[in-house]
Amino acid sequence: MTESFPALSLDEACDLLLAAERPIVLSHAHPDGDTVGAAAALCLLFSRLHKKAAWQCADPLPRRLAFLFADLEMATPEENAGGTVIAVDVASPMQMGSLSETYLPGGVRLMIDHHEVGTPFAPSLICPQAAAAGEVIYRLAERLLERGSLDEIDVPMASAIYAAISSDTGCFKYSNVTAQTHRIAAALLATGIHADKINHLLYDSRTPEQLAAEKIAMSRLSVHAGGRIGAVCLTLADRAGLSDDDFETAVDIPRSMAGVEIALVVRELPGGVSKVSLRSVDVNVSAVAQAFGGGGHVRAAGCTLSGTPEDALTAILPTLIEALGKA
Ligand SMILES: [Mn+2]
Repeated sequence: MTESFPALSLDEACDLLLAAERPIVLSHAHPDGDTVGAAAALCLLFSRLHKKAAWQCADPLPRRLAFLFADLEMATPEENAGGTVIAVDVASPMQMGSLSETYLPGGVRLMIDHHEVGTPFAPSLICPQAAAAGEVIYRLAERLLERGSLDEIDVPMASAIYAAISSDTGCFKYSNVTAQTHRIAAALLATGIHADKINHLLYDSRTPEQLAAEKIAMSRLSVHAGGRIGAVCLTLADRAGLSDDDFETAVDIPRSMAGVEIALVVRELPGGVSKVSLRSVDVNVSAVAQAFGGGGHVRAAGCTLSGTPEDALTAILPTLIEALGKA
């Protein structure tokens, strides 16, 4: 039996933030710019409320995102042990990685998220219409401003929120971008942030390892369904000596090909399984991922299948081709 948790209103979530003691902010495993940017923004928000927050994640902070925490005085998770635990951009217990052993069940007080599909593990503020968890943090900050609990959304906080939204929208390119996303971005720019520098750090500063990973991904690109599906299969050997961090830009290669409607990246994991990441233009890939025991967003989803990456691709292709027919 699954336990059910209340969905909180914006004000109830604000109340929880105001009442929080020694906060610990959690990001999902394999952290991306949204989970880190939203977490940094929340930690900054706490510091403006005179609370020294800790940040925790099952995986290390990627180098290119380190700037988000640069000006922040943090507590360690040990110092804040027993304090109020808040997860950001974490849709399901599995996404907490090894931290789920520490905090689940029952140890998380609030989930702040924007995923349409997930398994709540705490009282939650989930806004599926938000392009990023960072956008939800912005709404919380805005409400705390209205309530007089926060003086301003300052440059460091605005920068972290902007980085979160930019990350989850591919620099404002994806279909999740709405007029509201741009309104929030405009308000953030008005605080005086350097959006150009943030986007340069996020998108235009690849390491030699990232370029090496892109080269491998290009050599593993295959095309299916008359060019409508692009796939990159990566074995453990392909990834030897390179980290997930290094492959972060490589995974965009199948999606960048003209005519591709569904892009997949299939990564071999230890233990004879392969992780499939799906991105689409229109097709509901969340439904496909769910059919294989996974989940996610309509246009960005994933699942894990047994076998090599080639086995996983062979297994999922017919369902993807069928989904293309329905789109
Ligand atoms: Mn997100």
